[in-house]
Order: sequence, then C-alpha cells, then structure tokens
Amino acid sequence: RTIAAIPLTDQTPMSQDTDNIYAKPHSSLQDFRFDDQVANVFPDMIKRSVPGYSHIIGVVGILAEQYAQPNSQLYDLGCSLGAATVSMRHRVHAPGVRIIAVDNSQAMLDRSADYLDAEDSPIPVETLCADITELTIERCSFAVLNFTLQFITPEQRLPTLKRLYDGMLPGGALVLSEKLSFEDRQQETLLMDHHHDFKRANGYSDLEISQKRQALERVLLPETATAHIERLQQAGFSQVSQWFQSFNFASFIAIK
Ligand code: GEK
Repeated sequence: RTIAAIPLTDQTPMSQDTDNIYAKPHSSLQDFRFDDQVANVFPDMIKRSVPGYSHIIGVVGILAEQYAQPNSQLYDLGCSLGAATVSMRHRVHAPGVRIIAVDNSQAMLDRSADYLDAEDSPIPVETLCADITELTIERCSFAVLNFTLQFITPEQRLPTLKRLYDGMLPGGALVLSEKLSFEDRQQETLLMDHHHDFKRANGYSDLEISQKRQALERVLLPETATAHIERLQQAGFSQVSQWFQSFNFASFIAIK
C-alpha cells in the first residue's frame, strides 16, 4: 500500500477567490448565511479566519485511517466544500468504506463537486443536502463535525450527538471542532483579541472583523470546552479528550 506524501498543511481546497464580503460598510447587516457568495470564497475565508484549520483537516485524515472499520460509513457532517472528506479519502484504506458528506447548503455542495470530482480515489462519496439534526446515521465508524455543531441551536445539540452515537459502531470515533467561549471574562477577552490579531495578520481589516462578528452573533453560538466535553459524555461517548486548541478554537475526540 502506498500513501501519497501529502503535507499536513496542504490538504484543503484551493481557491483563487479572496474573501472580501465584509470589506465595504454594510448599511444593514444580515445574519451570516452559507450562500453562493460565501461558497465562492469559502477556502480563503476559513483558512484566514480559523487558526489551525489546515492542521485539523490533516489530522482528521490520520484519525480516519485509524478508526475506519471495514464495510462501514464515515460521515462528514456540515462538510462545506468537502475538505475533511478529501483528507479522509487520502488516507483511509479499510475495505468497503464509503463517505457520506452532508450539508444543508446547496451552494456549498454545488461547489464541493469541483473538489470531490477532481479526486482519484477508490472510496465512494455520497453528498447529501440535509439537515444534520434530522439525519439517520448508520454503521458509522468515524464522523467529523468540523465547526458545524456551533451553527445548530443549543437545544438540538444533544439529540444530534445522541443520534450520532446510536448510529455508531463500537470503537467508532467522532472529531468535534468548535469555536469556544470561556467562563472567565479575562480569558474570553484575551483569546478573542488574539484571534482578531490572527485575522488582522491574515489581511482582514478592523471593519471586516467587526462586521463579520456582528453577522455571526446570532448564528454561531460558541460554548465552553467543559460544556462540550460533558455533552459528549451525556450522549454516551466513553472516552472524550480535547486534542487541539489555538486561541478560542478547539477540537475534541470522542470514542464509543
Ligand atoms: C470544513 N466542515 O471545511 N445541517 C447540515 N449542515 C449545516 C447545518 C445543519 N443543520 N448547519 C450548518 N451547516 C467544514 C467547515 S462550516 C464552518 C464547516 C464555518 C453547514 C453550513 O452550511 C456550513 O457549510 C458548515 O455547516 C459550517 O471542514 O464556516 O465556520
């Protein structure tokens, strides 16, 4: 078996399109939506906005390789353009595995085809336009919620994780990545300020940062690391660990 030597930081979709959605003043700011405009600039947007994004995508492939069981399904929940799916496809070698990549934005799925069709891989991928809060999960050995749970209402989070747990095979694993909030006000401010420094260093202006923040305010609802860990345990996962953090962005692994 040969695995292409792909550097960890180079597995995310490439795009020529620069995110300048919030560069000009908006007279009335609408809530952020995953529409055509966002889908067109998404690879640029997420890499410049989420510290550690490319690293997490690379690690998802490595973990998928470890946890994928023969004749099982891998789920990329809130897949956007399919970066996690591409990473899993590069590394997984268990026989009879298929990937189900789900998003409720048709605009995202339309663009994901550009990336997924370009891949030469024996692992079949089914893309599904569906709401992950209503999805039936079956024979799952590995699932990814990479910055998706934060966009569903807090009341729907536990039922969604429980359904995922129920559809998971023993020994299966979930990677959950989220933007975090902090109970300690000073810590919250410090890490948020440094996140904004990160965005500034990546070319976003103060206007872009503040307009995007306002647009996301009612849409992206972050919670503390403790809240996530406790909810994963409540859903049934026996082993839960935080494996990554950069400023106010973190990733957890939960094993059934
Ligand atoms: C990546 N995971 O590149 N059902 C299905 N999809 C949803 C739902 C829902 N209820 N709510 C939001 N989404 C990707 C990045 S982006 C994260 C994920 C971000 C979808 C939404 O349409 C969007 O594509 C994705 O979740 C969140 O690894 O933009 O910060």
